[in-house]
Amino acid sequence: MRRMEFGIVHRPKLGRHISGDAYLIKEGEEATLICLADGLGSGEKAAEAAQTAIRCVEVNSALPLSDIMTRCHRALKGTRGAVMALMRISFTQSTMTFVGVGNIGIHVRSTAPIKPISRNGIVGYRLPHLREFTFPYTPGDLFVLHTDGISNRFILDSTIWMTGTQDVQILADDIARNFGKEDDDVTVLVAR
Ligand SMILES: [Mn+2]
Repeated sequence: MRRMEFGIVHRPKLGRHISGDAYLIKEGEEATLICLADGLGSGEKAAEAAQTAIRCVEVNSALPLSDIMTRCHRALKGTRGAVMALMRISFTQSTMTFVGVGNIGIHVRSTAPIKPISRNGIVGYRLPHLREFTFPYTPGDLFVLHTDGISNRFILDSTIWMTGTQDVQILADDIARNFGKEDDDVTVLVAR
């Protein structure tokens, strides 16, 4: 059974063939886990760091988010490091949990107020004291996660208003078109 739908734009910096961003959506019966990672810099070394993070999340996906992040920190030693965010939607507990390290954007449009915060740091180098946020989740809540290839001028509510769309892929495309930078890898993931 599909509980959520996803819209994704994932494209490398202009003129590059490989993105230094990576993402994972792992859907389960009871919960869906979403991860977004941005390897430092761009190109192959950045991609290696981001993909190492994603593999680590995949292998440890049943653990609490802070534990997954701590394992990624160990796995990323010797790479360039990455900033990353982990979000789990639990359908059995009706919760959204979040842990973020470094600059990954998150915007939410939800029934209950949801305002998670990332802490400064670099996974693989300098892991901050991790804080796991838990909020109530209501089906239909809308989440947007993005790397810093999306400008911080992006505001979710006005974009939805301008777009007038309910389609998560159209929304992801519009965010990337209107707020995506050419000089950075762009990843925007819309989940509802
Ligand atoms: Mn970036």
